Amino acid sequence: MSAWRLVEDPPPPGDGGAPEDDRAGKRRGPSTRRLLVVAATVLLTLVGAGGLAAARSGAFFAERPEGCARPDRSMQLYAVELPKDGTQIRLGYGLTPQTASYPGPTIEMTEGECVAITLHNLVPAATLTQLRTDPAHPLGVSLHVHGVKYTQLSDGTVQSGSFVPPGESRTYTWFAQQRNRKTGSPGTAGYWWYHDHVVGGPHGTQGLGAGLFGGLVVRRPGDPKPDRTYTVVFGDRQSINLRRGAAADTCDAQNPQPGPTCLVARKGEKVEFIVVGIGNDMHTFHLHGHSWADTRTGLVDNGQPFADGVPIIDNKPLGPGDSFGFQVTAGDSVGPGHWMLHCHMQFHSDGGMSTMLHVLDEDGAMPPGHSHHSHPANATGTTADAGQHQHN
Ligand SMILES: [Cu+2]
Repeated sequence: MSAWRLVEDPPPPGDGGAPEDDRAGKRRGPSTRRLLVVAATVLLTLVGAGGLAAARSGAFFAERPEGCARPDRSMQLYAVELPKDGTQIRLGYGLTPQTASYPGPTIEMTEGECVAITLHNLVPAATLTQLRTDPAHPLGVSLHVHGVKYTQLSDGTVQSGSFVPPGESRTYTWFAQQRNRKTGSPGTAGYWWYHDHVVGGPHGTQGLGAGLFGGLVVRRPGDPKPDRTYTVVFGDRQSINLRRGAAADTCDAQNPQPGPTCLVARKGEKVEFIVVGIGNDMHTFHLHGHSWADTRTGLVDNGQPFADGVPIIDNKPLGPGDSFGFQVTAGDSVGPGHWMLHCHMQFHSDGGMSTMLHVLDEDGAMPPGHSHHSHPANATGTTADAGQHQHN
């Protein structure tokens, strides 16, 4: 293990200025340097004697971000193995082991809030071994988050030691830092996501590909709350939430129940979307019949002098790792119906990258005459085998 420290660049040799010792003396006296060497030696000795374990236990890195004296609340999150999709291994996060899904549960925070999330790894070691790309890579799952504040101990990576071996648990601390004009902090309100960063390799590519991801929304105190929130993850092989074509929409036509992959609302309800890109492809997210403000909260205060400066859009580019979100009023002015939601890269939508926002009337019924058979017939519904010629 190396002893990292930030030092100033040494002065360039022989540039015709003052003698080297003199300039170095101005920057940092020889005795200070000797002290640094001693300190580094002590540190190296400590690190040599189980430093990694010490780092894991928080001896060197802060447990919580500045501003989070102690967590305001705690949550339990479970990583479990789910039934295979074809031959594809599927994993999911859940608030209980029984309710794990992909995407995982949407996590909501308010600026200023600090949350402690304990992740329990229930994924069998044998499954993680199958997903491993290198036999030297450790087995485990993790929780890595975008947008909010966390320390090294909650980074969710192998290099920081912040992952969870099979059968074990670990608590991650997230801080939704608030806006602060004095320090210049822009705050953390907005639409983000969380995911594994460990399964298979150092970037969690196999964990992401198996389903370990979910949406995060950070609200400002007083922000309007939606009636429903859906997370929509665009990925490789023309997938939405790792599903394609008819399989992307799991709503029961007779009795649609809102769920991670059944997007349904009554007319007039505020529906919130968290949109995330994973994998290797670029996408464009398009929702029929609804448009939104292209701001960090997906909202705009009508009547404000700046309101006209905010673009109103119904289509937005999305690259891997990107996330955005917005709120719409379901069926506003356009009424109930099966409103398509799809990637607007045509070969993606043609390949099955399409699902529906089902908007029912105020009584919770779909008016007669709204048939629902617009999923492409050529889409198999599983992403396990098709499309491999393109992206494998
Ligand atoms: Cu696409």
